Amino acid sequence: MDLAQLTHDLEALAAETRAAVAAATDSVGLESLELDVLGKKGRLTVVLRGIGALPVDERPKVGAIANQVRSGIEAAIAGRRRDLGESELEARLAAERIDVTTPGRPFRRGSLHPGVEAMAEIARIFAQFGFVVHESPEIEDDRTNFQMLNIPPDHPARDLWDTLYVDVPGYLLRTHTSPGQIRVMESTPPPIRVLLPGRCFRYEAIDASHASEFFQVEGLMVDEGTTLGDLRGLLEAFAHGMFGPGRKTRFRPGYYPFTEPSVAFDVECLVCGGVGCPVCGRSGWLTILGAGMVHPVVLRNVGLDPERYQGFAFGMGPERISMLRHRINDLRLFMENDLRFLEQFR
Ligand code: 2NL
Repeated sequence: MDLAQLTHDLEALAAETRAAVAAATDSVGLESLELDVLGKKGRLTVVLRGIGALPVDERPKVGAIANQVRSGIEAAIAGRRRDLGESELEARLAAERIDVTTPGRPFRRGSLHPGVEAMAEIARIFAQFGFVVHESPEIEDDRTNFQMLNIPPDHPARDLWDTLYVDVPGYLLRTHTSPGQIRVMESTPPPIRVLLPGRCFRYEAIDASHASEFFQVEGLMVDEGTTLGDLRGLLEAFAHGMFGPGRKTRFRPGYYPFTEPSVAFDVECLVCGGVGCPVCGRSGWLTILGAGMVHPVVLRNVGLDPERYQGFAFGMGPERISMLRHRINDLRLFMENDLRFLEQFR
């Protein structure tokens, strides 16, 4: 190996590489070309091994040429890499272009069922007075659903609740949420302020105002010195929160076996404002719930001394509340799940 031969080989390699670089069509090909020429075991290295065979004084000359060749190749590769990178990026951008003006696929937004909405609103209002929501079983025993509530097995008041029984003797589908209040009083010492929303069941002939499954929200307060006046004030605040401030309300005498005295709570008709119309049956009043002072027998049943503790309780149907608020005239709409009905309450 002599100087001339080595110089010739270097220049040949430079020319060949330049041509190959210019011909490279993608950056992957360029990468392997770079490795092939400039890599540790690349062709340039192989050529330079020949330097060792040259006389010492000739070596720097070849070294200078070799460096020139190397930097020339490096510059050519870098330039080509930039060009290829640009055109490859452009090709990708064109291929992967997304049309951001394409309309999105619409997704269906749900809404609360009007009965659920009413329950949530009821709970929100009573929460302002310290009532906490409590839930209890839908399958109850006869003792908790009836007997503890002052309704003995053969009492005529049982006729007020057309009961659905399960096939385990002594058990039934709760006819009201009152047994939940019994459970609270049995497990919690006063003061008590609870709200019990839940599904109830009765064997009913179904029509525009009767269903075999419906919801009830009951409230219970037990403390020392609780009065009918406290109940009156609380219910008035509730009526104003639910149906608008300033609306007139009234108590009428009522009857429940588990309260004494018992009352019906009316609000001035929302439709006619008290003048009288078909909605309120010309009376000018709408009954929105039943209530009363917890019967001393019920207090004694759960182990509370009626001389020390008094309480009041109330119960309402959230569907009825919702019907009054939205002027819905048929209770059956609440269980049909017809979207044409439900979608009106977004
Ligand atoms: C109505 C009337 C009412 C009660 C529920 C109750 C519960 C206990 C003791 C005393 Cl543990 N009372 N609940 C009282 C009066 C009325 O509901 O018409 N609901 C739809």
